[in-house]
Amino acid sequence: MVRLKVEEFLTQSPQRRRGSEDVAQKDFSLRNFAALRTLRLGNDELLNAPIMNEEYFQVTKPLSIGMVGHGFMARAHTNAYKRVSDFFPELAYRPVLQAACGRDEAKVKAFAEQWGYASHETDWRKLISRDDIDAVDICVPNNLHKEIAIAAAKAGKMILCEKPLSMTVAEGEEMCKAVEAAGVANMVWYNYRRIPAVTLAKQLIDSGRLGRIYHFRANFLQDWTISGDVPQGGAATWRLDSAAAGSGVTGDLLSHCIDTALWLNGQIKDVSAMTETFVKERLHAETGEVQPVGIDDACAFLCHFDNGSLGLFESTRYARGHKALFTFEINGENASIRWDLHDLNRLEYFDHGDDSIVRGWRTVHVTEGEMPYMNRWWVPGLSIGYEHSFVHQVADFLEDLEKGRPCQPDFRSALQTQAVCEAVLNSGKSREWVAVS
Ligand code: SOE
Repeated sequence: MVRLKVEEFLTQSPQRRRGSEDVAQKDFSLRNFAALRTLRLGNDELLNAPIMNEEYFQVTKPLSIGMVGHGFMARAHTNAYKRVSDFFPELAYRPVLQAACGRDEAKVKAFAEQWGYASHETDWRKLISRDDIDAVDICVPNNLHKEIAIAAAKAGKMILCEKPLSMTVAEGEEMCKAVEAAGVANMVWYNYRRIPAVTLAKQLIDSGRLGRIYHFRANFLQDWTISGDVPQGGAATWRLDSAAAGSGVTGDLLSHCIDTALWLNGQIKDVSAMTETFVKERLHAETGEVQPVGIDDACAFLCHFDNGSLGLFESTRYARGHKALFTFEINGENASIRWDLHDLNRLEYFDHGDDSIVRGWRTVHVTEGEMPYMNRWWVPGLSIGYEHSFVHQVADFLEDLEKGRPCQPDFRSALQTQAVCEAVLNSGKSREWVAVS
C-alpha cells in the first residue's frame, strides 16, 4: 500500500505525481482520490471519512475490469468488485467497472447501467482490444472460455475465468500455455474455498489436528432439472446443453467438490464412476427442436487420493428437495470435520482427544475475528453469506497481484480439477477404473 500525507500530495505538481513510481496510477484526479475515502491512521485503525479531515490517505491503483457476460455469475463477480475496496482497504489495487460485454445489446446495456459499468460492448474481441481494460472476467458458457481466454492472454490482459476452466483437459492445457506464455495473472472462480468455514477446515487439516486422513466424502445435490419440460440450450439453460457446457453435473457441480477436495486433501490418483442421463431428450431453446441430451444428469464416483485416503463423491440435479446442498466430511485418525453450504458459517468438528465425558460433535460458528476473513466484516456472532466468498476471492487476487504471486486456483491448478472431471466422465462411459493423468 502507498501512504501519502494529504498535504504532501496536494503540494506536488500533477506532473510529479504522475511521474512518481510509488503512486503509479492512471487516473490522478482529486475527485478519484476523494472517492477512495480510505484512511489509515497512525494506530493502524481503519476508518472511512472525508480525506481532507485526516492526515493520511491511501493511493490505490485502478484495475479496470472488462466483464464478458451479464448473467448470474457476472452479478456475483461484479458485486465482489464493488465491495472489495471498502472491506479490504489496504489493497493497492482497486477494481474499476470499465466495461461489460454481451451479444444482446439491450440486455448488456441494462446490466452495465444497473451495476455501474462505465461502458458496454457487444463483441468480446472489441472488449479485449481496448487499452483501458486491464483484466477480463469470463462469465459465459464453458464452450467460449478457451477462445476468449487465449485471445485475452495474447492481448496482455489478466484473466479471471468462471469455473470449470474448460470443456476438456486438452482445451485447458492450451489455455494454461497461453497465460503462461503471456505472463498474465490468471485465476479460476472456485469460490467455495473462500468461505471462512471452508478456509478454517483447511487450516485445521494443515495443522495436523486430524492426523492421518482416511476418508473424504462430498455431495452437491440439486433438483432443478427433474421436469422434462426444462429445455436445453439458451441463456438460462445452457448448462443442460453438452455443446455449451461440455458436461452436466460433473463439470458444473462436482468440479466444486473436486477443487475443494484437492485443496484440502491433495491429489486424486484414480476414479471409478457411474453417470446417468435420466431425461434423454429435451427441447433445445435455440434450435426449437427436441434433441438428445448429451450431459450427465447425475454422477457418483469413488477415488483414491495420493495420501492413501478414499474418496466418495455424488452429484445430481434430481435430488428432490435439495437446491444447492454442497457438503463435505473428512475423517482423520484423531478428528473429523463436516461442512454444509446451507449452514455455511458453521464448521462441525469432532475431536477424539476431548475428555470422553464431553466428547462429541461440536459446531463452530465461524464468525470470530481471528477466523479466516472474518475481521473484515461485522462483529463476532454475525453471519456472512455466499456472496462474500467472491469478495474474498477478489481480495486474494488483488493481494497476490500486488505481491507478484499466482492466485490459487490459477489455470494450471484448475486444470488438475479438469483432469479429475475428465477421468470421471471417461470412467462413467467405460465402467472401469481410470487413472487421473
Ligand atoms: C448451477 O446451478 C450453479 O449455479 C453452478 O453453476 C455454480 O457453480 C454453483 O456454485 C451453484 O450452482
